[in-house]
Amino acid sequence: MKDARVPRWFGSLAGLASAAVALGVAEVVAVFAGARSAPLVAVGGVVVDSVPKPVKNFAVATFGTHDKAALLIGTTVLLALFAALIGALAVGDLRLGLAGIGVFGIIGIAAAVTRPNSGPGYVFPSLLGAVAGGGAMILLLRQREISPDPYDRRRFLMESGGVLAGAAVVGFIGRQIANRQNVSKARAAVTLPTPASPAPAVPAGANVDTPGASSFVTSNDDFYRIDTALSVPQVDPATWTLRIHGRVRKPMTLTFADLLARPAIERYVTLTCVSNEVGGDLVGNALWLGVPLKDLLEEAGPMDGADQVVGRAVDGFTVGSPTAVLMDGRDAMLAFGMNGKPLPIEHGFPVRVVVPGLYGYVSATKWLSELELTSFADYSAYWVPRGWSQQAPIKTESRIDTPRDGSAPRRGQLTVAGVAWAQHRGISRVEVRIDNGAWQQATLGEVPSVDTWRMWSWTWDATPGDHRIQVRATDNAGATQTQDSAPPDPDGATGWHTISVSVN
Ligand SMILES: Nc1nc2c(c(=O)[nH]1)N[C@H]1C(S)=C(S)[C@@H](COP(=O)(O)O)O[C@H]1N2
Ligand SMILES: [Mo]
Repeated sequence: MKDARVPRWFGSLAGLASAAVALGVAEVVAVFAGARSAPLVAVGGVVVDSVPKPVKNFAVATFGTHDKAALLIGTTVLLALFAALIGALAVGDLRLGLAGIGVFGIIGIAAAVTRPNSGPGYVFPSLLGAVAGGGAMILLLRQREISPDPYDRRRFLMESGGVLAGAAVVGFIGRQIANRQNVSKARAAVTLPTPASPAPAVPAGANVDTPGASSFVTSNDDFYRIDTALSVPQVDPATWTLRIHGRVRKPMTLTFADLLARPAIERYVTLTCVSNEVGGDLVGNALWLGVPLKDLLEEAGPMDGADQVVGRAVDGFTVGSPTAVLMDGRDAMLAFGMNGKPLPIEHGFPVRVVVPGLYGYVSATKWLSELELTSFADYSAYWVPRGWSQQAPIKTESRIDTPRDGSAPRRGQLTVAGVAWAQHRGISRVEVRIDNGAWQQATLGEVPSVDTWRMWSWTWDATPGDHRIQVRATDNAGATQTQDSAPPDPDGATGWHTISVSVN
């Protein structure tokens, strides 16, 4: 006996399998077309570039440096739901299913070809993926008007299972090839030059020796990562160039070898993200090796009125820094070394910008490809039209690292410790208070320069009960960190880090 209808779940399963085929094929094609042309990465990139400010702030606040993984997982789950729905519709009319896949293909293509710096090959991953997904759907559902009998069901399950497994294998192979395209070998082959101007030694008293305290130097593995790149750009140093152009008297193009041949400096500089909340961990201190930006800019010769230097990354991301700041004598540099190693790929390999005293989004271009001299009036970099300030010097902030908020330390002598930063001004004083009591001066760690954070500690004779601990810092100009609490948006959070503990 033949039934007129296939159960909907047949269709949903076929929809899922077809979507897997589409994505698997698209992954493989993207290996050749460019990682940013893959549909998930391209559509995700459009989402990252267009999310309203509150949503972006929420994502960074909730997922921190995992915001991108959260986006990709979320997108995949949504896509799976739609694929199941499309498959269920396809049971009634196969054309509906194919139209659904077509719509997703068009969305993928539109996203890919409109990405900054996209190539002509960017149409292919979504196009060929959709064709393959449509083919899989036809294969699975064409002859299924009728099939309640158990034999047919088993065959259908085996078929769709086979298609799913096939898609997984294809996707896996694509990933393997993509991984081989990764520039980690080229990175390992880089020999860093000896700096003409070595870093000052880290003073003996830079660290506070207490469990739970941050260390003065943040390791490359522990360094926070913030960027809009869903797929980490793989830039081959052999073909990398930096173009310095725009409103300059002498435009220049440098290769990686040119850059390494110039006199280098090595400096400890603390980087801070403008999205860092009071008490947050989007801040880190590393030893950067690179070439002073001032020398290069002087050679290029900015024209009158070129008050902004726009750093552009290979993925189209841009930052804008004041020309005057880059040339005022501070250690602004094009960095290729981080803590004695070639720049890690996630931190901008082969070359990024580091500027003491400016938040990352207005200074620290990773995967740098261009520096363009222009004016603030003529051009707004990536985050500015998205509501963030055009100029953003780092605000004085301090953080309590130990004890932890909400912890229950033992009564008696307790070390309260943390970090404070006011890059390029320097920290002169840190004070702690308990339960609105008098401010107590903390002991400060030594620092090699005004461009790094400063460790601090204070010994508290902790008494049983619930207590509130607060910290505030003062910079070398004598300005004390404001108590007024402000969110990160639009130019950096302010307020005193406040934690609660129950001493027992
Ligand atoms: N190409 C590129 N560079 C970028 C960004 C980005 O999104 N893309 N983000 C900036 C921001 S907001 C910060 S805070 C720093 C973070 O650098 P890190 O990831 O090495 O800590 O990189 C900056 N450089
Ligand atoms: Mo940032």
